[in-house]
Amino acid sequence: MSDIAELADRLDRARTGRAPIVQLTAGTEVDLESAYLVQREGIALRVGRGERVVGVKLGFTSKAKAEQMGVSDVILGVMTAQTQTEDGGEIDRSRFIHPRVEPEIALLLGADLDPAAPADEQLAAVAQVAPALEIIDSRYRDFRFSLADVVADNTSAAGFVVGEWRDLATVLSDLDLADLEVTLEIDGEVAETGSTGDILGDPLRAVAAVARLASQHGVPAPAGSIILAGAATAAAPLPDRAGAQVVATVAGLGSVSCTIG
Ligand code: OOG
Repeated sequence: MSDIAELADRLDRARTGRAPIVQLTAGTEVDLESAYLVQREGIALRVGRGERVVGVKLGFTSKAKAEQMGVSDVILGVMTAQTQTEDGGEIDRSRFIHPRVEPEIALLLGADLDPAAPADEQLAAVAQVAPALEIIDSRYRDFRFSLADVVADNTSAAGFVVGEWRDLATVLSDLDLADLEVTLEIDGEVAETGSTGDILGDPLRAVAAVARLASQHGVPAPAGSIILAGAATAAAPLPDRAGAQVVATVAGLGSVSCTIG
């Protein structure tokens, strides 16, 4: 087994067995390029077992998040249909190790992303926008990692919920997508607040970041892909009480929720 395959296998076992491991970089030198190769290999393992890739996500797009985790670069991960929960649906918490939840903005691509196109043409590929929740769950002990570790671990991607999609052009005609209040509530109590402006200054900047990282690291982002633009706040622990309610609200865009099962 190559080093890349061995590292991917280690993370895959940690994820499927819900058994956290020590950081890959504690025992091996892993650069960012190799970390993306480990991520690619991990996704290939899952696709080989029948999972279907439906989108990509960015991490560390918010200053609060980057500071919380002590890292400084935007990173790209991949999401599969098997990790999506319908809006208002139940999330099985026993799937995870030490899950956290973040309020996000989701974008839906109506056309393939062309990394060579100018930014305004890339933006034209985005058809719809929705509020979203992302569940992150590090496969590393104590949720601690370097940038290469977290990239190899598919940027902690573990699950997501997308609210009602709206036509982007219609939304932009009466809302400033870079200045909407975002609230994360757990059991009716406000856990985190932020603004869509905390996502790269404007969540639509996620499109160019995805185009760049996707082409650099061989991650496809075809028409129909969902993009999670990144968290608007620091992450909150996913509650472990069955029946607990998690709701993210983006002013003007509406709410998205899930219940802990
Ligand atoms: C990495 C993923 C961060 C975000 O939105 O910043 C992320 C992590 O903190 O485990 O998804």
